[in-house]
Amino acid sequence: TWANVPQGPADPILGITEAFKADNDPKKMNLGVGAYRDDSGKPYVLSAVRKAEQLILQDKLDKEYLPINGLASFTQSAALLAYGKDSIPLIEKRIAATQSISGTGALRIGGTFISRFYPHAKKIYLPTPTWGNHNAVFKDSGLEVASYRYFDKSTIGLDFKGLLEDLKNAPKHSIFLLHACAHNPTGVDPTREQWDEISNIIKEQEHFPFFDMAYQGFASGDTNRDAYALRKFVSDGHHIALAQSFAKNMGLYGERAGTFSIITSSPQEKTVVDSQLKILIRPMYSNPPLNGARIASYVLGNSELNQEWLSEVKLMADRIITMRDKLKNHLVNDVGSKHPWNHITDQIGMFCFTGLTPQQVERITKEFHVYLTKDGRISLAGISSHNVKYLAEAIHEVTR
Ligand code: PLP
Ligand code: TYF
Repeated sequence: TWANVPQGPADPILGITEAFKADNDPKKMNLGVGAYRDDSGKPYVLSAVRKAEQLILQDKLDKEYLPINGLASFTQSAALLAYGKDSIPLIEKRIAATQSISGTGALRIGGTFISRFYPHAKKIYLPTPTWGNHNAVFKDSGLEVASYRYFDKSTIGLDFKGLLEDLKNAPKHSIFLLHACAHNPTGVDPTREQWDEISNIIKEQEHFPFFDMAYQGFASGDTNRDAYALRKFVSDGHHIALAQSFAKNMGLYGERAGTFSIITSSPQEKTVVDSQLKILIRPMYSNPPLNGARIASYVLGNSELNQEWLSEVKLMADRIITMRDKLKNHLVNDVGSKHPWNHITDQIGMFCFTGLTPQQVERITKEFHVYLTKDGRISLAGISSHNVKYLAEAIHEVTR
């Protein structure tokens, strides 16, 4: 029956973890997947999360099904975290929202909702490059995928001019996916002034901005600062959509806690949109998983745990920034690389787009057991003070 099913390729990011696991060299480094590690290279469960788990255990809660749109205390706290307490649409109760299977599930719910109901377009514009999964998620949601210019290889920075041109040249009411902060894979974000201009042009063109916020807090260490673009768009009056993930900033990867939300014009319209979100979720998975949402709602809803969590977010972000400094320093001052490595410290968030070519990536993996994606992206969270110098030597060796 299945003889004609073709073998599919491994996922370009998750496939790297598999290759890494099969390598027995003690010096091996996994810089592929974007998952935080502490300075001894171990997965890190946040202390605020551990305490929330204790409280949940003490409270002896039941395990009943959640409603289709999830745990209300979670989606409400999550909206507050993203939009901020002064958000007008939040205060006016016109943000439709649902819990989702982390950020990926949120993108998929959003993609499907747009594909069903957005009256003006069936095409979504993604930045070049973008997170590899965006393409597949939106295609499988029934949307056509197109791209807009974002990264300039020659400056290893933002192609702001190209971006603005593409925004202006797209048909009115086009759908644009924007990374809210800590762009994956480039680590290049627009400045505040650039965001303001992007918002203006999107307004003029009446485009529909869909924010993917997978790293709130990971860029600057401050969740409010990292919400700048999102909140600016909201205060400029855009009716944005938002995919929000707690995988990275709360370390809840496998718990799959996230939300999808969308701003509507009125509480009545919100109710209608909520009803359709439920209708599209019900045949997919009925209702979302309880545990991660419960943990996040305890962390967000308890002021002590919340404070502790925010300081842990800062700690993770700071460790990554320290690794950027050390990596650049070793390259420039110790191993004597003649290339400019400023982009390592200029870039933001979990990743650095090193500029390594696919051939150099192949060599660094084969000869140095350093695993990263073909596009030259490294996850800085996979580096520690013990192996950062080794990495600098390896990079130097393949880029000589
Ligand atoms: N969007 C971007 C840009 C990401 O980098 C990720 C995770 O790496 C996600 C969304 C979604 O991740 P998750 O489904 O684990 O929340
Ligand atoms: O490193 C990245 O960009 C992500 C990580 O279900 C990831 O692809 C891994 C698993 C998953 C979602 C994201």
